Amino acid sequence: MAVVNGLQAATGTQLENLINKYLTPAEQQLLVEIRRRKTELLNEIQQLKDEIAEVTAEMESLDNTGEDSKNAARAKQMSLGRKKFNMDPKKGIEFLLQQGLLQNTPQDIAAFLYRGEGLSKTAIGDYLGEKSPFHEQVLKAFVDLHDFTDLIIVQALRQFLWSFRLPGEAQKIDRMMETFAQRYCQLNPNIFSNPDTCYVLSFSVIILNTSLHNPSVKEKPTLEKFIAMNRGINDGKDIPKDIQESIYDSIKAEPFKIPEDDGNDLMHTFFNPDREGWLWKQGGRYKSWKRRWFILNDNCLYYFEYTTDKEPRGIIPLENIQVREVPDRNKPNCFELYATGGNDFIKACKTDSEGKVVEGKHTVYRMSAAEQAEKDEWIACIRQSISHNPFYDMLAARKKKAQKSGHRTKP
Ligand code: 4IP
Repeated sequence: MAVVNGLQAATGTQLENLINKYLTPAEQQLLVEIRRRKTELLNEIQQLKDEIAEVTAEMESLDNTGEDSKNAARAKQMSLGRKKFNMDPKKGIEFLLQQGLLQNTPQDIAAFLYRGEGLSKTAIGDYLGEKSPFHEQVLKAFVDLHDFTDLIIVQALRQFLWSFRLPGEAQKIDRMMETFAQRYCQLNPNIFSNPDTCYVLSFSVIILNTSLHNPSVKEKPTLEKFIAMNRGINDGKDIPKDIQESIYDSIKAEPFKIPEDDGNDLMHTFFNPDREGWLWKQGGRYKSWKRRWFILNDNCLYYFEYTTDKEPRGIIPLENIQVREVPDRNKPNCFELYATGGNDFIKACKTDSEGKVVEGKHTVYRMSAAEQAEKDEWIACIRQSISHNPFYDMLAARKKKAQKSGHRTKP
């Protein structure tokens, strides 16, 4: 016991002396062995510790890589979802819901559309225009994400019409503009008597934009003309002049920016309604070609000898008429108007060589444009003019409602 106590108390050389003094050579050998084994065990422990640290680090890094790769997979699915959405909006949303990347609530879907990252504005417009209670809730939530507080209507429209592309279908435009008008009136309650006024004014702003900025519209409307257009739309009263003036000035100073269109829908008509330009026209009975200045306006095609002429040489009302592209041996970029509904002749009038107004003698009106693009534009504009879009009736009905005093309480 004394030996053990002595060994425990001793250190360094003292310990070695004690060992030599009290332990037999065999015990000393055993002690050496024990010490060696101890060192070995300590080394092994250290090695195990190192290995554990390495594995832990590896596991941690594996965990991180897992998170990263999860994120990468999510981003990939999201981008796939966006692509699907741009091709078929409903399928795209379904896919994103299945992947858990969107929640099935109008708010979450609306926020996704409002962010618009990588989404086609046409596809957003198509989705928002769908007629179903759920889509209408998404539309409302989408419009609610816009803040129109204290904005004049032009600024609000600029913001709204830039966030998606209005589809061409009358019912869809109607629903969307109605939702816009409701939201605008809710945030700015003291400006209009009711949302119909806001709705009707929105379209007269869009039309003003076209008239002021479309180079083919030669006669630019004045502020007075704009005010006259909006007569009585505020529940039988006029919208205050200062508001109309600021609208007019804003549009005059800066045209609307709307997402790219394909030139073949109603919005195109709103933004490019009428057209003017030189075309070659072939005669009716005598097939000579004459260069004439054409104006497309209010569903009629007028032609003049000179741009400055006050009276047209001919007038072609665009009724019972279709337009088509035609090849011609003598002239490039030809198209023609032809009669439909079993008529041989196109109803039209012209001034003859003696200055008398007579009926036209054309079974077709063949025209030639200088450029292919011009020909395409003329065809598109004439087609729009010919086709009667129900939206015009809807707008007219709403205007009537907006002009009728006291039909509705304030929003
Ligand atoms: C005329 O040929 C002109 O082309 C007329 O065009 C055209 O009338 C006549 O058609 C055509 O005969 P000439 O000048 O060689 O006589 P414009 O009136 O623009 O000068 P339209 O009806 O196209 O205006 P017909 O159908 O009247 O023969």
